[in-house]
Amino acid sequence: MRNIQTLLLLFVAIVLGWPHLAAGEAPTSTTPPQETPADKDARMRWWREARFGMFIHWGVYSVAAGEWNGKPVGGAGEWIMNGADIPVAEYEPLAKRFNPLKYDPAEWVRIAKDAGMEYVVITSKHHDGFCLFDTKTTDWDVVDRTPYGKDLLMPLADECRKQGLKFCTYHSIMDWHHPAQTRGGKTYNPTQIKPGRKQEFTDYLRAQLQELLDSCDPEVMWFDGEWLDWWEEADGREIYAWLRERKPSLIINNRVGRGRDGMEGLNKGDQEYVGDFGTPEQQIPATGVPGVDWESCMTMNDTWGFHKHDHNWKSAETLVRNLVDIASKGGNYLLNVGPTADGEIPPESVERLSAIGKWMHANGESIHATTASPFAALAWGRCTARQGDDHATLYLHVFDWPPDGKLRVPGLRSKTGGARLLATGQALTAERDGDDTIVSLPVEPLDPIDTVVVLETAGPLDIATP
Ligand code: JFZ
Repeated sequence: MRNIQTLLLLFVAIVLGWPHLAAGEAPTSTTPPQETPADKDARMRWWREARFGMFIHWGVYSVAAGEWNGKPVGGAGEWIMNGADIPVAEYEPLAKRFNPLKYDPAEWVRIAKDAGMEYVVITSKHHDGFCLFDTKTTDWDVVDRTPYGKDLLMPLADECRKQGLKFCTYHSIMDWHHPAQTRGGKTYNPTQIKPGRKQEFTDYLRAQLQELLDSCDPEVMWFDGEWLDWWEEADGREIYAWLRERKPSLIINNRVGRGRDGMEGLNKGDQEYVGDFGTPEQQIPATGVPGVDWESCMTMNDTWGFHKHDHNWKSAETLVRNLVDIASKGGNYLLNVGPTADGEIPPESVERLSAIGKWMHANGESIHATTASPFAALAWGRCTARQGDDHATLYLHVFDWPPDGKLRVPGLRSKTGGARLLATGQALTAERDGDDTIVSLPVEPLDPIDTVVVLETAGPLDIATP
């Protein structure tokens, strides 16, 4: 059937004299829509202000949960097809056991929102090629192959809109299930494209992206699996331009093309690369880079997809401080959960998110819509800021409470317009000491994870060595 369609299309193409189509080339431009810096700022605005989002890795690998033939498989749960070297025919039956009857998208979004997150990025398709949405491009999807039988993304997208969060999707370019690709051995890199079949795959990819735009309509397309040697920057540019033509407000990560410099995630410096933001993975850059948007994606334990043997959970303290560290450098934090095949976010994750939420309820003002720290380094913690022309609000995040109760802000020469604890509003005194400003703190920290002190300047920000 597909072959007849293809033949017909080719025939029509040749008759109508579309040489580029007949040669198997897609009829799109590679130039993204023209955009002024102000337009770009407007497009990126919600994303820059959000600072904190939820990553969701979910699929039929969640059924395996990190075990194959009764044995634990090392590595991340969503990589099990590769890690245990499972042929497609043996992997596919997992779908028959994917029946997430406890899936409650309203609850998932509530959990994210309560943690102070402002967007959600969920795997529409991971490396195993399994689609969590109703696609016509393949029957390797939740509707056709699982007892659950319903699109999983639409209800989540609806809930996000209802509760005021942005809905976004992750879509893998590497595809171990697609007939045009061959998964290699157990290592990361060798997934190949079969000779002459790249166009078939990119057509498939585009058809899926169109379906996503037409159904759940994500605000970010978060690509991945781009590191294969057959995926080129030009391919990324085409997809990028094609998507932005269809949805001008769309935000697209740098893994659509070949700019990413390893796990550090920002772009290589040798040329311009396509994509709106850098994607450090499991790490936080040492400093921010002015004018560069980036988002650190990180796990709470050591896996993205659910893995029942992974109990290496980070503490709530680490997670809150990661968020603050990232915000102080001008980045976003995309924190992962790996729901079970039943449809539940693991309790260990829910607990941690609610601890973060507790901190965010009192201190969220110091994160959302703030900008990076104007200081080079602060021995006791971090700083986030809100700056106007003749006034600045500094949020001093105290990780290490000074034993003498004197918080020294090095090089801050601006006149102070008052200081207070963010969570309680309790007023504090701030005075100049040479080039520094010293805030007098209560004896005990309000919150041992991070007590936030608000310092208002009277007049413009003046820092000796910013
Ligand atoms: C990628 C995915 O492989 C992973 O499953 C998860 O989705 C994460 C957010 O993104 O992570 C990678 C990508 C590349 C390498 C390692 C992890 N690599 O090349 O070593």
